[in-house]
Amino acid sequence: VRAPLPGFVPWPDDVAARYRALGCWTGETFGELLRRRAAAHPDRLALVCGERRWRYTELDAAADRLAAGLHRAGIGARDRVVVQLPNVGEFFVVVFALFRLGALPVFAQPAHRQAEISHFLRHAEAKAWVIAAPDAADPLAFDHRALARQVLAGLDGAPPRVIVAGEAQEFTSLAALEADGAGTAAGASPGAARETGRAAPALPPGPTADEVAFLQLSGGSTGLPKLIARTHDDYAYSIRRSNEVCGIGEDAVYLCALPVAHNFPLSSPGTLGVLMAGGCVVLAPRPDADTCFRLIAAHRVTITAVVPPLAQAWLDAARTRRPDLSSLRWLQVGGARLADDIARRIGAELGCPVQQVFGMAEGLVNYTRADDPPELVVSTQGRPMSPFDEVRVVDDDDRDLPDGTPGHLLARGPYTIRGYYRAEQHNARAFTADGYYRTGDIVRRLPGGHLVVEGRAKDQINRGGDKIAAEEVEGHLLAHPAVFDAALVGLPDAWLGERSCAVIVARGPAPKRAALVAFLRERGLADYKLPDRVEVVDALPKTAIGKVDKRALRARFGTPPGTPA
Ligand code: J2J
Repeated sequence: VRAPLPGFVPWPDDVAARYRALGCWTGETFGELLRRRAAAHPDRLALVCGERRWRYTELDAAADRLAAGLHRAGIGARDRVVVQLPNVGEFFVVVFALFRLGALPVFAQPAHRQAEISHFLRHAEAKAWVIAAPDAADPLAFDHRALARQVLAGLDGAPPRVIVAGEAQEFTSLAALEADGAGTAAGASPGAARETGRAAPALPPGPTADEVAFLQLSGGSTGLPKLIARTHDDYAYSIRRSNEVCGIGEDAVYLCALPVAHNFPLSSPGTLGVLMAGGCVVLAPRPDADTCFRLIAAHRVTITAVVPPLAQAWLDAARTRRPDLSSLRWLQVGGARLADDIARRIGAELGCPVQQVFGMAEGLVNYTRADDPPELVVSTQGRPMSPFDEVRVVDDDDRDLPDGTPGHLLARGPYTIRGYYRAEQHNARAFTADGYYRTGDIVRRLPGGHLVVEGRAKDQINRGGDKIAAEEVEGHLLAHPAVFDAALVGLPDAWLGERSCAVIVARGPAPKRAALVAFLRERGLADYKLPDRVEVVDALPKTAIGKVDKRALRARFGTPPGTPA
């Protein structure tokens, strides 16, 4: 048995043994899972991406070829690889290839820019970074190869290898790596050949299921975004259990409308759940109603997931478009609080059941259930999916509160992490001594176990599902020569739920919003983190203990939801 990955916080041995004994952790890795699926029904369709298709055997074989190619290029077990891909089939080829090698994808978003990517590359000490060339049909598309040049120029030490899906220019071509791997069939991995009847490329032995499978991003609240290490065992359990709760089987067709690497569309039950069940994943290049309605009708999609602003946009579009959504068995909504009245409208106007999903990349996922009373489905964010999830609702001193009283949500269980990757100091605050994760969410628990999200204690803004760590943006604002002090707060917004407002104290003449936004962009911050509004004050209000009083700022600048700003 190998020592755990340095920086990973494992479950205590006795707890891990219990999760194994309970059958939560089965010992199967994601690489093996795909192998088993491909053997069970080689010809079933796994992925649809525009005009391109991957059957299960094709995905399995492509992952093997790429794994061999990556291996020849020097990527091996435990190496970190930042994966920053849009919703394209290659995402799954790359991720399963890395899983097979025991190399760890670090899931970045296409929206991330120099500040975020440089941080991930450094913090994870990544050996490679996978991006996609812009779609030739879209002249306005952002070019991640230009970003790569910029990022590489700003890094010291050995630069990561940049791998490009599509036209690679001076970088390494993903297709060339895969072709290179195809040439290494000599000592074919015997398991693969036996199960699928073909010669697979030579691969080193894969990881064991108790090892870290990948690093996911946290929404963050303090400083730079934290990385979340999830194991094959714990993540596979969360997906298997999600499939049970959501009734996902071979006949499931999942439309991936949200960014593919986000934890919600990846695992709740998401693309990996549907692949685990032998169903079909359809990738939407964009999440807009027209694109998605067309794909839902064309592929008889049975389940898809959106964030609340998208749910609203789809509802509005459905009024005039009259889409054929008759195949949909679930419209999942999560990532941010869904207003009760929007939840009600979904069933009535789209004609399909809504499922609320309250989850987090750190673990705990709550679902409303098919047999829940309708009132609970529209007014709660569901209940924990596993009988082995332990949740507590506590006051500021960690004392348990009675049902019905809002408090801090703490979570522990077979798929909730025990610590962030390489973040010892932060972990001491973000977890209790007995291993509960402090979610930072304020919830109320109903007697039946359903949770209602009432607010947030963490210093984070949830902009329609996109999480913004206030401190991160404040740090960048403070670097501006005309900014003396700065606080970022979330203000209510009818569309996004919240939007961001930077409250600044100026040094000399106050900078305009446009100048600040340009400055933050120049510093390489992703667009969704740019303040929607800027307010200038003489001094930031402080609480009794001298912290910035964000509640006072929200009260001062927030307009009630629904009022045009
Ligand atoms: C209110 N707040 C919510 C909801 C998440 C499934 C679904 C979502 C995520 C996700 C995920 C919410 N109502 N329905 O990983 O597997 C806020 C909470 C939570 C934070 C986690 C999944 N659903 N939230 O959104 O890691 O504040 O995961 O702690 O991005 O989003 O954000 P994230």
